[in-house]
Amino acid sequence: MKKFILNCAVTGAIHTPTMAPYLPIKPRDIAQQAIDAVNAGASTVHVHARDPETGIPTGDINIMGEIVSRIHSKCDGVICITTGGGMNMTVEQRIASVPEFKPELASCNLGSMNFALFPVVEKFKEWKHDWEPAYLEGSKEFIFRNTFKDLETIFQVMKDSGTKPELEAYDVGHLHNAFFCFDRQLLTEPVYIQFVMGILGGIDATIPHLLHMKQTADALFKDKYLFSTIAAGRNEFALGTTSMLLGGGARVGLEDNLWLEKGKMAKSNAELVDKMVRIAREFGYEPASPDETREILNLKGRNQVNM
Ligand code: KMH
Ligand code: ZN
Repeated sequence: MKKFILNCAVTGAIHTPTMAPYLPIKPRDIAQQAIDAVNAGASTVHVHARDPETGIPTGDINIMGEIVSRIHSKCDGVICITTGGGMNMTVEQRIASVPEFKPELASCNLGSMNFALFPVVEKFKEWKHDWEPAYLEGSKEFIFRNTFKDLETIFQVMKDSGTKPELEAYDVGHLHNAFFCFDRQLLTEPVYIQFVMGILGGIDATIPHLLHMKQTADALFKDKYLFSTIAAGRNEFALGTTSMLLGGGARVGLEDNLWLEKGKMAKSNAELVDKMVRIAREFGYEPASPDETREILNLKGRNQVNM
């Protein structure tokens, strides 16, 4: 069996409570879905926090603390804390959890960009919470800020916390940003990159674009990097599988995709993980265990976190 890193992004900050009743909101539910995802085969779990009553994305470290300590106490999955946060947060709020919990992995978004969710608003007539349409509409004017100065700050905070950056590349130019930082010794080997595809503002989720991302990263980083792929929406499984067959990892989860198949919502993150594991096995692949993932990515180990 060949191994691949299977990431599960449990709740995120893109989908809102009206969009799916299965999207976990409360810390206990986010944690439980993450634990179930690891038990279903996820190597890592990528975690955002939400306000338990309204579901609005939050940078509150007490809420994040409850989520990650529950996960950490119940399973050995590698915990990746977001520093992308939500559209309602400053860069400072987005990174606050890293020095606090010193996770093994944390996301780091590689460039400033449009990050547009507003087209989805017209699909819904009624909303569970007033903040939802306002938050989504607001993305029309939103610039997802990740300047080189921000990247420098984030890399330093991560270095001080023993946390490896999981670099999120939303377009080809972001790979060059990452290489610029690598060349200046701000990043260490193996550089770990997620190709994020299908966000309005970034590269579309198609196989030719995925090949171009990989060829560009190969040319820049040679054998000094590892990659995985996120495809937002219905292309999650097709591009996750392509990524795996190209030698990379895959990310599934309700953060990026609410659908198990056309017309059928995923009832949990574990269902999405389970489907990716089934597809992988058909091709002779098996997800890397959390400990195998630690070895592959050269992580510090689960006993070195503060959760
Ligand atoms: N929500 C995804 C498109 C982050 O949390 O840092 C990318 C992401 C970013 O997961
Ligand atoms: Zn995220």
